[in-house]
Amino acid sequence: VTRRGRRSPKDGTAGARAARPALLLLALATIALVSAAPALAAAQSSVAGAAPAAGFDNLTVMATSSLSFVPDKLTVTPGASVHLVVTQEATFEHTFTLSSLANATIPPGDSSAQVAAFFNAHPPIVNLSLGTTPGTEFFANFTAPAAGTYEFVCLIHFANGMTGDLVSGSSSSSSSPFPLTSVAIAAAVVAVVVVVAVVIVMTRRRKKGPASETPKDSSPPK
Ligand SMILES: [Cu+2]
Repeated sequence: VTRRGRRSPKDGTAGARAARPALLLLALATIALVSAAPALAAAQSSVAGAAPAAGFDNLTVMATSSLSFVPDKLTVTPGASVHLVVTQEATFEHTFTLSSLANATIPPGDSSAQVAAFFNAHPPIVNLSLGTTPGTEFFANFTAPAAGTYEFVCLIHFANGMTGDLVSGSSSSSSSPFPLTSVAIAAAVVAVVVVVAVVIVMTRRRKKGPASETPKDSSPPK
């Protein structure tokens, strides 16, 4: 931005004219950097790319404009490293606030002051403020808590029933689909290789015919 100061109206010389394309490039580069900077800075605070994180249980949830979380049930394996991506879909603020207290549901009639008191007494595992830009993604990495059900809420719309449950426990099949997918792919590859090998062997046998079944002449010892 400060580089624009060099472009004074007095720049009428040939040298200045020659420098203009370079300055233009510099200006464009600066603009590109400046516009990228907020995204970079935000990435460190909580905005994520959509890419799942390797080695993590990847969870995604949306905070909708109809005051709900979709899905409103998340499943993790106790002790697993969890990469949670929360997508803001509304143009007004939501929070994603995950209780650290197992098997405890905040009474639905509680006031926002009571909900705040609850989270003061039991600091949340995750507490994301989702801003007001639809499509923005936020992430939190955390270790899945001990087996149990943990409520997550929007602090702003708790009274509207904007809540959900994170279940830490048994159903491991839904929590980590990636190893299963890898196994399925590996099995398919092995099956294809086996089928191809069988076809090749059978084709060769047919070409050679019955003659190939006669034992080879072994040269007698001299
Ligand atoms: Cu909300």
